[in-house]
Amino acid sequence: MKPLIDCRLYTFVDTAYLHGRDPVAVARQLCEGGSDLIQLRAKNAPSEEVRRMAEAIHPITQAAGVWLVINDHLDVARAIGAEICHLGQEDFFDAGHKHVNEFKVQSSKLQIGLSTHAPEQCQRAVTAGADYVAIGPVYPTGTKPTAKPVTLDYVRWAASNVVVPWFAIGGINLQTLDAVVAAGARRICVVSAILNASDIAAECRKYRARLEASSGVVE
Ligand code: TZP
Ligand code: MG
Repeated sequence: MKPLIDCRLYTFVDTAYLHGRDPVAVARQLCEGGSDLIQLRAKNAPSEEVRRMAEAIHPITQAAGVWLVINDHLDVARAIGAEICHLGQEDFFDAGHKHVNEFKVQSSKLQIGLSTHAPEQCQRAVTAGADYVAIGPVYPTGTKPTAKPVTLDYVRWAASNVVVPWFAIGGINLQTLDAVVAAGARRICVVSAILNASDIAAECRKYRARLEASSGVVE
């Protein structure tokens, strides 16, 4: 697996966008398309179901050298030996956690990614030892309809201030990508724009190609 600093494309198996497709097949296509990380995001699924899906997907991502990220379910991430768990501000800080080392004691290799929606949240996440942070939602998105967009201003702030690997997220598609990259993002998360495509691998490759074409962008 690439070091997170060298990762560019972070995609999702989000159960809201499976449209009847098998999550394992979707994960395989995301790997084929050149994803560096894949997050399993199953907002309304019980923990046992998330675990079943994670167990089925993990061998695919491992064989492809892609990081598997489990959203929300720290217990599942630990149980299946996933590389990363992604948590929101409320999952982490509002739940009383102070530093990601609290988790690493029990599961030494598990890395933690944290969502952030403002500079102060980002600084707090970095101080708390986050292995990466997400910066967003940049644009309004149906994937997280109640979240207030942070705009490109927050991406520009991240580009000049964030010292850990960071990913722009929210409303990123082939139309908005150039503006996000121009604002300084080197790494992106794409959920619906890839999962709504009929050929997921082909869609991923378009993002990879566009990111690679912009590799001269300063962090
Ligand atoms: N966190 C901030 S925005 C977002 C998450 C999980 C959803 C991004 O989804 P999409 O479909 O790429 O806009
Ligand atoms: Mg969460």
